[in-house]
Amino acid sequence: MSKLAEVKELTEKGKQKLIAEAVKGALAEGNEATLILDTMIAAMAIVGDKFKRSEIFVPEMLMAAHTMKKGVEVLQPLLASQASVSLGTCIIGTVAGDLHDIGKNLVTLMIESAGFKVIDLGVDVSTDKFIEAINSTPECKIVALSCLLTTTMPALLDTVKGLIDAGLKEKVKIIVGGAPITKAYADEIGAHGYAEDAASAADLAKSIIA
Ligand code: B1M
Repeated sequence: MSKLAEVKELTEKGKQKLIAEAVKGALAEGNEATLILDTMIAAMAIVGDKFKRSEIFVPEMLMAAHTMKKGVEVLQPLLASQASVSLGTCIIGTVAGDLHDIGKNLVTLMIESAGFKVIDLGVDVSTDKFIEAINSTPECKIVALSCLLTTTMPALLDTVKGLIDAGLKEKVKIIVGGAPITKAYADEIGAHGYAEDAASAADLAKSIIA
C-alpha cells in the first residue's frame, strides 16, 4: 500500500499514534503537502458518511478528528508560508453551539500564511465574545466565522446580525464559511464574503481589504 493510501486509511480508522509517521512517509514518497491534506479531508468525508449511515458513532468520529489534527501538525510548516507583509488582524471562531474546529484551524493557518495576524477565539463562540474581541482589537480588519452544522446556521445568522446591530459591519469585514454554508446564504445574512475552503478564505481575506 502506498503511504498516501495508508494516510487515508489511518485517518478513517482514527489511528492517532501511527498517523505522523505515515504522513512523513507520504512526504518522503514525493507527495505534495496539499495532496496529503486533501487525502485526509477526503477521509473525513468518508467518516462523515459512515456516521450518517450509523456505521460508526461520535467516539469514532472524534478519533478520526484527533488523527487528522496530528497529521496536519506534521504538514503545518509546509503549508504555512512566511508572509513578508502584515495585512492586519483577523479574528476567527466557530459559532455558538458548534464544536467543529479542524476546518477553522486550516482557515487560520492559510490566513496567517497570507500575512494576517490571527486571533483564534476557538469553538462555541458567542456573539458577545466576538463583539468584545473586535472592540478590544482596534487593528482588526476581518472577522471570520466558521459553521459546520445545519443546526448552528441560525447561530451564524445571529452572530452576523449581532455584529451589524453593534455597528461593526462598517468597521470590519465579515467573512463566513463551513460545509453547510453557501454564497447565497452568506449574502442573505449580510456577510461581506463567503469562501468554500481554507485556501479560498485566504484569497478572500486579501481581496476584501484591498
Ligand atoms: Co460532526 N458532524 N458532529 N463531529 N463531523 C459533521 C459536520 C456531519 C456532516 C457528519 C454527518 O452526519 N455526515 C454532521 C452535520 C450534519 C448537519 O449539519 N446536517 C455532524 C454532526 C451531526 C455532529 C453531531 C451533532 C453528532 C452528534 O453528537 N450526534 C456533533 C455536534 C457537536 C457540536 O458541534 N455541537 C458532532 C461532533 C463531532 C466531533 C466532535 C465528534 C468531531 C469534531 C471534532 C473537531 O472538529 N475537533 C466531528 C467530525 C470530525 C465531523 C466530520 C466527520 C468531519 C469534520 C471535519 O473536520 N472535516 C463531519 C463530516 C464531514 O465534514 N463530511 C461532521 C474536515 C475539515 C477540513 O473540513 O470542517 O468542512 P471542514 O472545513 C472545510 C470547509 O468547510 C471550509 O474550509 C475547510 C476546508 O479547507 N471552512 C471554511 C470551514 N470553516 C470555514 C470558514 C471560512 C471559510 C471556509 O471563512 C470564515
